[in-house]
Amino acid sequence: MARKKIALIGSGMIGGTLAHLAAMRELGDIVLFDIAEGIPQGKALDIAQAGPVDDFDANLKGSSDYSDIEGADVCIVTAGVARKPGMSRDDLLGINLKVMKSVGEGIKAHAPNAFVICITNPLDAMVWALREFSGLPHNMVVGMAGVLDSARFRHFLAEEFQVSVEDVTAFVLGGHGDTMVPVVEYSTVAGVPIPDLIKMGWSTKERIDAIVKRTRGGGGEIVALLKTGSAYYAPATSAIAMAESFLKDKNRVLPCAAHLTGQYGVDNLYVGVPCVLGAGGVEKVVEIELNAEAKANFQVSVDAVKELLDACKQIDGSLA
Ligand code: A3D
Repeated sequence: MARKKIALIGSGMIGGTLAHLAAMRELGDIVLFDIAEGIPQGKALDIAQAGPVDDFDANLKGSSDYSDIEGADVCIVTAGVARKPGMSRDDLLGINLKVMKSVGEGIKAHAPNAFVICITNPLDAMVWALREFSGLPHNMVVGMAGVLDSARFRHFLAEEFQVSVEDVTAFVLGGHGDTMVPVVEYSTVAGVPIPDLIKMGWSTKERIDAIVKRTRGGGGEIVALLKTGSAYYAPATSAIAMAESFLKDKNRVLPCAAHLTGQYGVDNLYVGVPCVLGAGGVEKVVEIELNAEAKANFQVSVDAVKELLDACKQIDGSLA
């Protein structure tokens, strides 16, 4: 059986980490793509030279030519720029929208059967635009945010409860950003929901509220520490979990920015919801019952995503 092919569009901090993780896990052969001449080639060579030490077989190639992603099974998109001081959200939106147009066209021409995972920010708008520009089926284009956001929530909860992260499950829904919705009622330690753990005296509502707040600002906390960029280890690990579920048809239930067609009362938007990811891409959107507070928070999140899409449509008339 031929090896799978994984194309990483964008070879910056997350792109390089994705390549290393995918190679170590032998998920397939890897193409690192970037417009920055030398970066994808240099990273491909560097990671390939770790192979003999760590005993992994993966061919790695760096490229600035879209024909090299030909026939890719998975494309993970991190191409774009991050917000710099003095840059408005709309400036960023305008720049990354143009990047999504070129990436979408590249994927459409060379990897139309791929499962595409978008990571570029602002996530919920960029994954929508990437799908529009690529023309791929909606179930084959998703955004990565929920796996990362819920991993952050799980990490903080495991610290709070002094238990293994393995036994903490958590769901974070909604858009990626300040309006994300960590759902406390569906977050558990070995199946015991957090409200029950509070009743058992393991924590207090106030402490859980503080964890929810810290999770919402989880990306910003790391930006403030790093100063020169944003998180990349956990974002890359999260996208690899999604790619692996597709490549191995694992049918994992993972929160992803998925295209909604009426679920949760939302139509034709990408928003973070639990999904079954398998060989067919997004095989199912899981519609969980939300309480009134989570519902209201989810709506705030949906409205924020809608606002971003309106801005995209104003910048690029072809999306209207
Ligand atoms: P960075 O290290 O700057 O890498 C981005 C790469 O994209 C650079 O190497 C650029 O040369 C390249 N690039 C720019 N334009 C193009 C183009 N047109 N075609 C191909 N490549 C291009 O950033 P990063 O890897 O740290 O982050 C990448 C993106 O992920 C950013 O938009 C971040 O904001 C975003 N991000 C999202 C999350 C989520 O949870 C959604 C988390 C962390 C970062």
